[in-house]
Amino acid sequence: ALFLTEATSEDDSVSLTAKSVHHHPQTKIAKQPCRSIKPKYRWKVVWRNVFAFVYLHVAGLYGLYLLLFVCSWKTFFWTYLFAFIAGQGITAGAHRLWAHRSYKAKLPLRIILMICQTMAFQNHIYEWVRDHRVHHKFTDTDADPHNAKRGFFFSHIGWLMLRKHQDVMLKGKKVDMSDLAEDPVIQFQKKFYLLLVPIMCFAVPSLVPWYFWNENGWVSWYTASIFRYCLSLNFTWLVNSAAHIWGTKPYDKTIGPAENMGVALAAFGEGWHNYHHVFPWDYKAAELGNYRLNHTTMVIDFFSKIGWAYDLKTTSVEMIEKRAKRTGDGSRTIKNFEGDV
Ligand code: ST9
Ligand code: ZN
Ligand code: ZN
Repeated sequence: ALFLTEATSEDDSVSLTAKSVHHHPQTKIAKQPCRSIKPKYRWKVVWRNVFAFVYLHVAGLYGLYLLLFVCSWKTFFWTYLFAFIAGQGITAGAHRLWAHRSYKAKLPLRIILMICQTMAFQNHIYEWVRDHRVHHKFTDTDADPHNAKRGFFFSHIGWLMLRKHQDVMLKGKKVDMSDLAEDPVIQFQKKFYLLLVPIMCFAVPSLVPWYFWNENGWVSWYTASIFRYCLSLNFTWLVNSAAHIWGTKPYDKTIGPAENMGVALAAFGEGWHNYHHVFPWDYKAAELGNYRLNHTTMVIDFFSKIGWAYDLKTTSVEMIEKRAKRTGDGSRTIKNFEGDV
């Protein structure tokens, strides 16, 4: 099937214009009703992923039922704790440490974060970081793996069910990954990822409640493994979908990413996305380090106190003020930005 869509491609060389289509009536494209200017590349649905995500969400709903009405309070608490720890592997680890280098971490912390990131099963760190750096460099274009211009569904989960747009591969080559290629912790995880993921993301969270407090193994699997994984994925994806669609833009009103408190709460402080795209090097990923709305900052500050995290990078108030004045939408003084730490 051939699909037509809004003109999102920045690169004219990969897309025919409507005009050229009319000049070549023999092409397949001309037989389709022309809804917009540029025809899209062909969708290649990856059915394996579609089925996996359908199972994950149906089974996840069942897990939610067991979590609320059947499991013991210990399993409930364990599910939350595991989600928190795995989440830090994504936020403090893959995102703020490895993708943005917003602080430095000593070897023990890098190993801990790598293990936590494996618990989250969101691809190995090297792949996660490559996609994320490409997302920042080519935000909201066809070269962005989860281009929010293609709508909520695509930027949320759809991008994981289709082969990538060729621009992602072509332009993605320009992104420097040499720092990760040299990190033995990253290379270790990459090498053993397929072995580590089933253990860390599924076996450990299910076996702990079963072994230590005699939780029913079935209940344990659907709550601590399946539901917890499903919810964590959706909370993470909200950063790419909701926080690229809804919210204020105090720092740059010309870009898609926005400040979204709901997403910040769900994703441990990763919802201050207008700030983050304007000042991506800031370890707080937000203007102020309000711990209640930014649990990840709390975790990094803790490791900084014991000396395992260092060289924390942030942004001066003058620089933020100047930028907000020049490109912001005027909403910078709202209450969410009053820090309490
Ligand atoms: C998941 C990831 O969920 C979620 C990421 C979210 C990011 C959010 C960021 C927001 C900030 C942080 C917020 C955190 C909040 C946390 C809260 C916690 C509660 N550049 O990919 P392939 C090349 S994963 C350059 O196979 P296909 C490269 O050569 C969920 N080049 O493309 C590559 O080969 P290799 C679990 C690139 O075939 C080759 O292309 N995982 C780039 O089109 C092929 O790459 C899944 O479900 C690039 N960016 O397949 C798996 N990309 O790797 C899903 C590719 O050898 N993925 N290349 O170098 C897949 O099955 C496939 O990737 C696909 C595309 C079907 C989606
Ligand atoms: Zn980022
Ligand atoms: Zn973004």
